[in-house]
Amino acid sequence: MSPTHPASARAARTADRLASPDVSQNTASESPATSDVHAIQAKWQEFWRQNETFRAGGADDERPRKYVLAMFPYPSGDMHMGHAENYLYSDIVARFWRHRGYDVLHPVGWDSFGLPAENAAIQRGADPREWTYANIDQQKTSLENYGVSFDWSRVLHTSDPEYYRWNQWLFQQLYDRGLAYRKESPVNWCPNDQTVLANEQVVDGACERCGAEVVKKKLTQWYFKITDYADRLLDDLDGLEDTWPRKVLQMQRNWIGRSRGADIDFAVEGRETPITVFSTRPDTLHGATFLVVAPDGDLAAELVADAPADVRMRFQDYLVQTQKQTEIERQATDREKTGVPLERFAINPINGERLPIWAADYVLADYGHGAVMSVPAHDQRDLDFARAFDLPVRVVLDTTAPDEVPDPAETGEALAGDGVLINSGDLDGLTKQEAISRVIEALEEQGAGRGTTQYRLRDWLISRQRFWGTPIPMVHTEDGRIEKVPDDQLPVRLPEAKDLDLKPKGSSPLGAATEWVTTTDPVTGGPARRDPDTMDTFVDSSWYFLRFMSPKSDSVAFDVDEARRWEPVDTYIGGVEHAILHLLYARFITKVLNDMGLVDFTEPFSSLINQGMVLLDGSKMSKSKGNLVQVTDEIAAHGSDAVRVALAFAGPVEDDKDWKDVSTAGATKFLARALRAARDVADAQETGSGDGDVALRRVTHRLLADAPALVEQTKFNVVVARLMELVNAIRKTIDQGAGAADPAAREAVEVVALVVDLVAPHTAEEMWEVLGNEPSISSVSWPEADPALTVEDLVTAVVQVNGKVRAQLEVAADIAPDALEELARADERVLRSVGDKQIVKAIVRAPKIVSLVVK
Ligand code: ANZ
Repeated sequence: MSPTHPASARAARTADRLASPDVSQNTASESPATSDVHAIQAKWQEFWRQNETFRAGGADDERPRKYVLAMFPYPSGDMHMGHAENYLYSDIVARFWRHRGYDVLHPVGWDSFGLPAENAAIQRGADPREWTYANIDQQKTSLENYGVSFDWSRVLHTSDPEYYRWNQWLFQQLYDRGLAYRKESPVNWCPNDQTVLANEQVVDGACERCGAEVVKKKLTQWYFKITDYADRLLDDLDGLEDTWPRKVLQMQRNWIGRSRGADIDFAVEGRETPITVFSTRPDTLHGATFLVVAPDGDLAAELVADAPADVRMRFQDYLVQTQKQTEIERQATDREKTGVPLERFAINPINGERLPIWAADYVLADYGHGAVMSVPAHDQRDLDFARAFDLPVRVVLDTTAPDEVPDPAETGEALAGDGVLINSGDLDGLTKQEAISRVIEALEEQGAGRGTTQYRLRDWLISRQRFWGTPIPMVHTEDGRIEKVPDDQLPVRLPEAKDLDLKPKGSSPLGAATEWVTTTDPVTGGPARRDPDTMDTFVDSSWYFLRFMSPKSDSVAFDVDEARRWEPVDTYIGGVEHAILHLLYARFITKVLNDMGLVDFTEPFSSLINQGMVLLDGSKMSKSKGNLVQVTDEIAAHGSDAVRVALAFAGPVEDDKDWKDVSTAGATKFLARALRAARDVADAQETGSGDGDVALRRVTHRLLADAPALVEQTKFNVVVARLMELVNAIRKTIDQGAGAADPAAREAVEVVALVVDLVAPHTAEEMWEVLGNEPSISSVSWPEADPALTVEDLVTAVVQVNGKVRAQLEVAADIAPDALEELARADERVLRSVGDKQIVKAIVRAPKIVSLVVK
């Protein structure tokens, strides 16, 4: 082995252009000094920067295109390992598609408005702007050091006026379409942050950000009419069935919560208008034995207004008790039912029966009509309530025929499921579905009801009483009109923070910025006031992926042709914490833009990957717990490639990973071995003749053949495992086989460099150059695997039960131990010999032996 490096003539030529760090003393070692790792890292980062290696192609680029996007970060501190994971995955996917011949858009930006920055700024007495941009700089440096293949020419920050100007444009577009409106209603109010929260930002009754208990407050706020899109938001999820995680689809469906059913009117004695209830089960109308209204709705208050004093008092007490409960508590099925009778009566429209009306907290004021018809025999909460207050229970659906129907009043279990109607007059004998249609028809004829659909989704409350956000581009005139700020006056820029008191005090700090808030009425020229609120930052992130198409444009939010060219995001990567809010809003805005004819697609993210969390000692990393592992520190200690390989190898993408269990040492060793193999091959000067070691070629070509599917299925850890296997095989050929001059060794090392580039790009570039090739490896296309070399070898595996051979299995030579064990356990002959004994131990030596111990 040559002590001076590089040895090959081709590599020497390349090295003339790039100062190559002196790594010679490490060629024989498995763990190079980190200084060398850092030198390699710095060298290639500089190369990428100078050559703009990862810049996406322009309009004349004919390659097929892929848009790969990781959810953009909040600049609330430096990058931690959670970020590292996120951007590693998007980088693997982006690099992969480049090798597959695609023009790849892989941009990055900052979601730089929002409460964390503002609160931190208040705490430190700093300007949120300075604080934010300092953090962005720090994060940018970390991401560059991490070697992510971003197109750095497209960076955006949502807190730049050049960006938020287009938030304001978007707001006005929605306003023009009747999709942005103001209304007074009870809103979620965080007494700590002193601002309203969207329903989505209230978790178990507490503020998602600070954990304070959220209260209700009546305020006039701006809303986006997302409910107009409820059906499309729901129905279009079907098209994402194979490309989005199941769990996320389910969460979106639940959040939108569509229920088909009927509105049924119950006349009320002594009241002119009937009470309308929403029911998904009009078929059970004959089984309704009482009505329940929400204690905190207007209806209950009105129904008791003229009641005797004792009824009113009892109701008042109950109301106070109800207001202390969260929505979740109120709806829980397993809690003791409480309520009060209102001494009022309603008439069942189908049979004229007189039903008592109660108020109970399990009925919510803002769902349906805030009132239900209670069918205790078929609804568990109604049954629990009926049993608590001794109200009648009538079975109207035989769900157990031909067995006798049990009495829910005795068993305590409501009868769910399908069946045939009984005790229901002329509906008897119909199936549930038939009865639902028949009852709706009858009610419609009678004018006492109609078929309808309810949604859980509420309109999106977007105004916030905070400083660090996009000013709402509207003015309030003296005579009470609301007008848009004219387009030529956009953006409405935020004033300087230094002159303002940012401390939360219940109204927007912008309202106190007298000079800023004072403006002119765009219609009359008279005096007017700016809207003092700012937008929820989820508005900013609802369309940022489009801004990346033309981030510098000052004439449009995004270039329509560019949006057409890149289409929607092909792969979107981020945490499951955004499974509802962000994704729903981005989907909504995409549909609005589609309706406006500005984008061709109706869904923004064709496929979605949710990564697991990176934990430390079993708990989530967080600044407050002081257990943040910073990317910068890890890169300083191990080099970026080792951090990346270790993370990629730590487990399946969607699993949580504990940083304590992640081995950077193993990764470092692997990378050093790969680089050393490249040097050995390069140093061998002349390459031998022929194809070389067939066994090695098989491993090489099987990796070439399998890796694409593995990457597309996001099995990045398996890709790393297969790379490790190949590097071991190369070492064997070099040390024990034909040596480094074997052509199979060179072929294998080049493939290693190619595949390593997905995960450890600095090492890959270095290997590629050492081998005498022109940089950058990032644009090298993926060679076809030779099919003759990828046919699987089969071997015979023996299964023993308590030492006796019970079965022989034909399995792939490279079968994984888990898979082999599973096959063995499932084998007929093995099952027979195990009988009803327990397998207490399984010893697996893949691919040859599985030995089961049974007792
Ligand atoms: C009678 C009935 C009989 C019902 C039966 C269910 C089963 P989803 O599917 O979630 O939309 N409901 C209606 N408004 C309510 C409110 N404001 N608070 C609490 N519960 C309310 O649920 C619809 C069902 O929830 C409705 O159908 C109603 O009870 C109840 F065997 O009506 B049902």
